[in-house]
Amino acid sequence: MAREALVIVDFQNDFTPGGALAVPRGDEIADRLNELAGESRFDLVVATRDWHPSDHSSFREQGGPWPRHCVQGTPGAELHPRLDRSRIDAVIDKGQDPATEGYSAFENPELEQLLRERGIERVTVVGLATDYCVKNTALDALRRGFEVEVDTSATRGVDVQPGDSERALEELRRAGAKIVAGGARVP
Ligand code: VGL
Ligand code: ZN
Repeated sequence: MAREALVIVDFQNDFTPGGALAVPRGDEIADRLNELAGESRFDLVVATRDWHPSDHSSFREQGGPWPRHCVQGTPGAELHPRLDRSRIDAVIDKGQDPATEGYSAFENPELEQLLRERGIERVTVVGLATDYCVKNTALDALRRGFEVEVDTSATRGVDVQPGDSERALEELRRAGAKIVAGGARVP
């Protein structure tokens, strides 16, 4: 059996209702994330955090597309309180580089290092947001040769344009990811 990791992307206060860049119904995935994190098939469970300096280029004040969010060390950047920390083996921060968007968790080389060190061949990517960081993290995992699954029962999207999340999943499918919904394969 291939060694598997669960990568929980950016399940942080700022991306859930009440946060600075709330993903609609983003908090709904909490129970499912905890359930997945407890599955014995995962040899490693990683949580990532969007972790921006206060003058990050993706912020509107800097000419970027987003309101200020996930500023390093602020409550909005903390992992959501409903995420069971006891099931998380490692937390990887990304988005520190002021010049790049930081949508992919692989922008921090520590993620790939950790996966390789643990002999991981397959990753399940879940979390927020489907159409940004989940998408880009999953695409990067494919590019780096991992088998990739995205479980839509544990992802939610921003959908700045209606349909963005659906299009992101379609792009992932074409790139070779397996898209499942709570274990059932999505055709
Ligand atoms: C994200 C927008 C800006 C994400 C991060 O985690 O999907 N989206 N920064
Ligand atoms: Zn961000």
